[in-house]
Parts: sequence; C-alpha cells; structure tokens
Amino acid sequence: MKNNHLRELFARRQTAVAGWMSLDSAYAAEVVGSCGFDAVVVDCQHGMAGHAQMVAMLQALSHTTAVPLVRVSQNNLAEVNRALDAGAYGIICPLVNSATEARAFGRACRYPLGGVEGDRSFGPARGLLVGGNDYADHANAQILALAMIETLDGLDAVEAIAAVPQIDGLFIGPSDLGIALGLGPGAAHDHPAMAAAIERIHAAGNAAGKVTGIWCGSAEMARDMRVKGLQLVVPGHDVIWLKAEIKRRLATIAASTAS
Ligand code: 3PY
Ligand code: MG
Repeated sequence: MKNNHLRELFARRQTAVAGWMSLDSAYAAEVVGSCGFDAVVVDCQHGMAGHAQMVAMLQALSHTTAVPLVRVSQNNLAEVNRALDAGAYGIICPLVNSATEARAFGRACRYPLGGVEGDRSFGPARGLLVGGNDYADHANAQILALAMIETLDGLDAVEAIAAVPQIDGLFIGPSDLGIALGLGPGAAHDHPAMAAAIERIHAAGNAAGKVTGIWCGSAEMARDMRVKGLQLVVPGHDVIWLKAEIKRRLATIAASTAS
C-alpha cells in the first residue's frame, strides 16, 4: 500500500501543514492540493461537500502530493467507512466527548484483522485504486484517526481519549472550544484559558505517544502552534484565503488615484 506521507513526517518529528476545503469543488481541491501542502482536508461537517463531491475531490487530490483527509460530519461508522472506501488516508472526527466515543470512532477506522479491534467493513472501492492491491494488509497501520477535542466534556476526558489505542491523534477545534470556554468562537489562541486548554490537549497527546493537530484561523496562529511543537497545523480554509485575496486586490485598486 502506498505510504501515508503524514506518518513519515510525524515519525521524523516534523510538523505537517494541511489545507482545508470548505468549497465543494474538485477543481478547487486540485488547485489547493498543488500548492505544496502536506495534506488537504475535505470538510464534510461545515464545508459544502456531499458524498459525491467528496469523492470527486479525493480523485482530484490523487494526482497531487497532498495526503487526502476527510472531516466527517459526525461520529458514525457508515460515514467514516464511506470516506475511507473513497480513498481518504485519514479521518478527522468532530465533537469527540469521551473515551467511549473515541473508541467507536477509532474502531470505525480499523479492520478487525491481526488482533486489531475494529468495526470497519471491507469494501475499499477507491482505497484499492489509490492504495494498491495490498490495501487490506496495511490500511490499519496507514490510515490516520484523529479525534477532535472541542467541548468541555472532550477536554475533561482528553487523557482517556488520547489513550484509546485505535486513535492516532487529537485535533483541536479552537472555535467550538472557545465557545465551550465562554470566550466565543473567535477567541485568541493566546488567551490564558485557551492557551491552557491547548497545552493540556497537546500534553495529553504527547503523554500517550499520539500526535496533536489544530485548526488555525490564520497563518500566524499556525506558525505559533508549529513553534509550540504541534504536529499538524491548518492555516485557515479555502474560502478565507479567497476572500482575503479578493479584498486585498480591491483595496489595492481603491487606494489608487486615476491620472
Ligand atoms: C473548530 O474550530 O471548532 C473547528 O471545528 C475547526 O474547523
Ligand atoms: Mg468545531
């Protein structure tokens, strides 16, 4: 099976940088995947993509060097299986609130093979195409299962969640976590309560030998999180980048004077 490049980066203790798609466009995924990101996440929770568009976006990502990941809309065996069968090399699961929920999610990502406890059903239609004929032998070791910590319950249980064997890592959702902490969705990452929560989650990941990733609203936040040693950072999403560049261009033109 083709290696998961993210696992190679994590093993070398390098921080991976991922793009994030909220548009439901294969062409846009292809463009973002060609920009040099280590991975690209198709967001099926808050993004626009349904199943058919997600499949088309994973196909578009296949001829880029970015590892294709999917954020599913909920912790659901069928949805996780469909994204993996469509060729995702990793799943980000939102709103994981307990070790029990983390176990259900992690099991959804694993085949019950070789002593591994899993619930994944066999039928990796596109997984075989992108991974190779030996997909079943290696999928458990290659696929990444990242549990989102973004609620007070999740934060309280983070050490137990990180210890679940089927989970490869934690992924922080700062907007929901900011709301949970009473700071609102735009809370600064260096607000003391937010910084302490991020530190606790990162420490729990490290103690369990798991990676910790984080969604970031800006490149500056992603840079700061990389400096702190988080292993996966996401510097915003496609629509943020698009809007920012459109506004910048319009402002440049508006600042000019006609001669
Ligand atoms: C959050 O910040 O809550 C997220 O889920 C990031 O997409
Ligand atoms: Mg969230």
